[in-house]
Amino acid sequence: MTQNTIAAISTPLGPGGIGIVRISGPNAFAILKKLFVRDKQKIGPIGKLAIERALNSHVVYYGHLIDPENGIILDEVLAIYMKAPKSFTREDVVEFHSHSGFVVLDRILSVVVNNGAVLSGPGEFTKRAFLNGRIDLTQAEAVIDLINAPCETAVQLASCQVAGGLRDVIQGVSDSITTLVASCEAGIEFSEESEIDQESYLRNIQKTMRQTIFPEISLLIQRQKDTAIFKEGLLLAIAGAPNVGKSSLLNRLVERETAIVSEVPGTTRDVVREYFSINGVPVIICDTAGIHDTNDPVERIGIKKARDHFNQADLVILVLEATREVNGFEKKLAEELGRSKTIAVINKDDLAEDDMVLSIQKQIDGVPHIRVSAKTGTGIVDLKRLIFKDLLSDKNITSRERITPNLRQRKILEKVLKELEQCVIAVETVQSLEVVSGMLNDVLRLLDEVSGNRNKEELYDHIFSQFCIGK
Ligand SMILES: Nc1nc2c(ncn2[C@@H]2O[C@H](COP(=O)(O)OP(=O)(O)OP(=O)(O)O)[C@@H](O)[C@H]2O)c(=O)[nH]1
Ligand SMILES: [Mg+2]
Repeated sequence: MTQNTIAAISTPLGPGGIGIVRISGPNAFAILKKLFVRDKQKIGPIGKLAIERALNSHVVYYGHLIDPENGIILDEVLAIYMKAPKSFTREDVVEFHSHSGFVVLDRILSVVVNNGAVLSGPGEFTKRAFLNGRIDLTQAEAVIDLINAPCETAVQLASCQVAGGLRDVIQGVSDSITTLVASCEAGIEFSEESEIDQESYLRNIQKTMRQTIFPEISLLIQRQKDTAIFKEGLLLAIAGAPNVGKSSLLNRLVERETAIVSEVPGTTRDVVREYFSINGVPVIICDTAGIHDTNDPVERIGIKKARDHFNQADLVILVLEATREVNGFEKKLAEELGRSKTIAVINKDDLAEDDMVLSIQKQIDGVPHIRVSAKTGTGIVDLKRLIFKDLLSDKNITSRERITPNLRQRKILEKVLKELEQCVIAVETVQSLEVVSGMLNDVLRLLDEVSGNRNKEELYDHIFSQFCIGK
């Protein structure tokens, strides 16, 4: 399908044990034969002199790479030839495993390019695997997710899709809809001659859509929402009045002195963003300016930014002070944030009196809360546990639940669901098998976009451009 031969450094750049140059395309084997020698003794001053022994597919060979122009040895390598179609791209693929290091790899790549390859663009190897039918689009996209996976669960989710988990479910839904289209056609053809009237065909179609297709698609859409946290991370925002210890809490949670802490109220103005993890789940945490009534224009901008972050966050940590009653601003803020999205942290527990803490707890009745000292660290482990329980403990992912679409695929599935709903309405109102069949065919075309029908160049260019070069 593709004519040229591409090459790229497929391992991260920088010093390391091993670096890999990968080549894919019709010239791959010829390049291997020109550059690779198994027997160092046979290399003469002007390159390869002796006839080399045969190189078999899927065998690892030890030898040296030379520049055929001048016979200079580039590196000691392992070489593998994977004959088409038994390779990642379904084309002839060659890999050179050399010492890593930018100069070594760059020299090898230059010589490969001088001898019949072109430099690959981002994701071009995976794109070829897709275009040559080795993987579908759900699997190709999962390769990006696998490379970028920030935690173990994200790896499990991506691996499931790389193995074709989503592809098979989408295929199953497609097959069910195709069966419905066939039943429409049968109904149109035979209802005049047989006892079964059009209405019973329509009833059956409606039943299958309601009982099997709708729930299956709805479940996939819901799973994308539930698992997005594992791919993108949990967004936490810290809220509260000035000087309650928000920045101290951020520093304590991330175990670094990132944010400025001082006894001066209004220290934090801009949003401070940091990363850490809870039980392996990536967390992005934002410290914000203290919320209060102020005429200071800079502080007001900071407060506006803080509120924007509360809206975007998956969870807001409302910090209160254990040494004083909850003030009006804080009560209002707790109400604004809503119970489902808030954990109250009663900070400065090292200075607390139990009566005061009891009074605070009453005032924030209903909001999950915890006593903490950002200064000494007490309560921090329990706070992490509470955050995890609140957001993640019900997301214990079983193997079946690992089948999950990404955002692009979810958006298509939402459209599919809408079109199917229209189809059910048509079954009830128009009551025509021809109309329903036409609508179901439209749904099938839409579903095709999830797994990719291999002729939407623009979409694929966009998707594969998100890959790194060499993948
Ligand atoms: N005793 C005690 N002092 C604390 C604790 N947490 C913070 N502080 C002190 O409270 C003061 C304010 O702390 P910050 O973390 O800067 O408070 P903030 O909420 O970020 O303040 P702004 O950025 O001004 O809104 C500092 O003097 C901290 O040392 C704590 O748990 N116990
Ligand atoms: Mg601060």
